[in-house]
Amino acid sequence: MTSKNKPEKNLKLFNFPKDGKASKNVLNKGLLITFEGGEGSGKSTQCKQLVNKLVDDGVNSILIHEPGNTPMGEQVRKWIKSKNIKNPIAETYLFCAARAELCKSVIEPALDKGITVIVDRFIHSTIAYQGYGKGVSIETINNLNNIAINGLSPDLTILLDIDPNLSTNRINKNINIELSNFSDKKNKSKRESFEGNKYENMSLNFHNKVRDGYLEMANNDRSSWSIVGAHQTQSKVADSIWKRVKRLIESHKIN
Ligand code: ATM
Repeated sequence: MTSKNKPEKNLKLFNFPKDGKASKNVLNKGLLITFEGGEGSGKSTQCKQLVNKLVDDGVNSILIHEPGNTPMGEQVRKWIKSKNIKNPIAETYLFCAARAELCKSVIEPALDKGITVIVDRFIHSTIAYQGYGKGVSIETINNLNNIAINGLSPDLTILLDIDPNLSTNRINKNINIELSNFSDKKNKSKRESFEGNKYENMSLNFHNKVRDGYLEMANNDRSSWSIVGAHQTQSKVADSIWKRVKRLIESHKIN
């Protein structure tokens, strides 16, 4: 595999990308692999590594994140990150609306074309954050999720599990680096929006509830979930993910 076949670094997926194209696709049906976990669990890094490995292994793949990757999804991301939404139900609707758009315009068509889709956060984020974290009824979320995904369901969900005490340290380190980049006047608004990121500023208690929610969902459905300890080194985490994904790929390969 040459580097030309590797996904481009800056993935912008408002329509079908040329990134993620393997020389020969070994699957005739795309798989949906979702990543879940708290902030600071290293999800984004692991998602990028996985998509590279998949392409090297002959699996056409794209990487997307929620909310995002549609014009509407990007607006929802901006809104969620910077505005203080008072009602968790309103927040739930926003995430599910962005998800509905993403499923219809990116995920479904990609899977139909035999492209494997890696998603950084999906349905279980809403259950963990708005449900377990903020008390929205799980039944309501399941209903909205089902409307949004319209029959799609992940072939595998990888939970990067980390103690929020540990991830908070990681996040604070990153925040300090980011803030030092926004120290001049020109970047005042960026700095303010970063400092005001309400999710990262939520209490440890909230992040513990989110983690417990994730673990409960994963432990109740071990065949669809893989729990990986995100306190380990990046390469150990990547190895565990790859072993699990490889098994999934092998069971779907064209003979
Ligand atoms: P990322 O920064 O991890 O991409 O996610 C944005 C935030 O949106 C994330 N924050 N934290 N901590 C989790 C949150 N989120 C929800 O609360 N519900 C959802 O359904 C999704 C997709 C994300």
